[in-house]
Amino acid sequence: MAEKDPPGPPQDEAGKVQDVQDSDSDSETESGATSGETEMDFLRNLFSRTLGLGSGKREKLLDELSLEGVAKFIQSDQCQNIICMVGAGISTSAGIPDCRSPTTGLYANLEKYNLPYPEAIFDISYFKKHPEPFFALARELYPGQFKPTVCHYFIRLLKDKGLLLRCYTQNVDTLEQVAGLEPEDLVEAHGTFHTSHCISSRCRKEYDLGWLKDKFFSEAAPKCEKCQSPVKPDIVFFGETLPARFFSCMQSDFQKVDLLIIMGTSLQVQPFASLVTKAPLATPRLLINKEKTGQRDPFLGLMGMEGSMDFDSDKAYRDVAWLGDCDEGCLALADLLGWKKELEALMKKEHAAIDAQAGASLHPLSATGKSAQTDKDPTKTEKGQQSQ
Ligand code: CNA
Repeated sequence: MAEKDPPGPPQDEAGKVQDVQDSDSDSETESGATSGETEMDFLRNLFSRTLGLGSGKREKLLDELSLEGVAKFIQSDQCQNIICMVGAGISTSAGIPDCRSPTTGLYANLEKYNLPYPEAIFDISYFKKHPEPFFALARELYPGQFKPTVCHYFIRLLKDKGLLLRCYTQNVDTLEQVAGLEPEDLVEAHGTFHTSHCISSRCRKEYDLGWLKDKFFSEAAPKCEKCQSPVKPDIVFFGETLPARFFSCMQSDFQKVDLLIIMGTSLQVQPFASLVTKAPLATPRLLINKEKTGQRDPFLGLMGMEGSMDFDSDKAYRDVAWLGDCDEGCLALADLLGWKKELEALMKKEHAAIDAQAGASLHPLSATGKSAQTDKDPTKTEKGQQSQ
């Protein structure tokens, strides 16, 4: 949770950008700009290259801008490396609230903590003075044991089929690992509960999960044994830097990505949200979410550069939005790929294994093994809608 987006620019600001990237060059002018490219276009492209934003040509690789088009692409030889970008929405069906859903999200249910603003609960400067609300919320959300969702197992299936280049997650619930992704498959962009540190810059004593578990229910806010400053789990708060792995993986992964699948995220938190702009300009991007997100990147918009999602304009050529429940969207895609039965069987098998470990600690903070998840049949959820 490094930084929130500032308010977005008008929609047509983003439209302009595509024109810029559209202008393919033939010959260079004295300034380095090419024919058909204005000085301003040249500067924008230069910035784009310098900042490592999407490169290459705008080429249409999908036969159609639909889930069917994406499924066909996945089945083609052109699609070898898929990156998943996920957020809190992929875990809501496991019983973990997201942040921004209007009535069920965390931000809509924080009155009792008397915060100056909802995001304060995850803000490092607020936490330094008032760590109690964060721990109170963490205890409140503590259900014992969560089970990964259809969506998590769909990502696992991509791995099993050799198609997953990486899963970039904003979540700190570790359900990707519970679903069977290995640490090398994952970039936990917003950190993890597995370790904690004293927040004093002079101390920074590290504590393991066992220590945190002990303190979690016995103290309002765990304190450092050495200097008595608050101790914070190593999840990334607003105002903190993302793990180095985020940046190093991003550099190499986004050069090779053939397809980006973005699920369950409002794409409101930077720098994670800007990952969508890092893929080559030809790379198709599928959003599976309750509503369309990522359509405006204010920073890029102001610079006049390309990268925001474009599902609807007459220039749309690579972005597909499937609107609805993530689990339902993954099942629909799996169905088109001929993987639906396999996905259902995988989830059934894995959930049975989790149930068999009654009392085992699967959630990072779990001690009881009680399950908060309703074992709903994902095939009976409302049908989502596809949008082009
Ligand atoms: P967010 O801002 O709350 O957005 C969630 C998005 O998912 C919204 O667009 C929702 O409409 C959508 N959504 C919710 N449920 C579903 C569903 N079942 N099917 C489809 N779409 C759905 O959360 P983000 O992840 O985008 O980003 C903000 C924070 C939230 C990140 O830093 C996370 O670390 C943090 N967070 C994580 C967890 C977790 O680990 N499970 C829980 C709550 C917050």
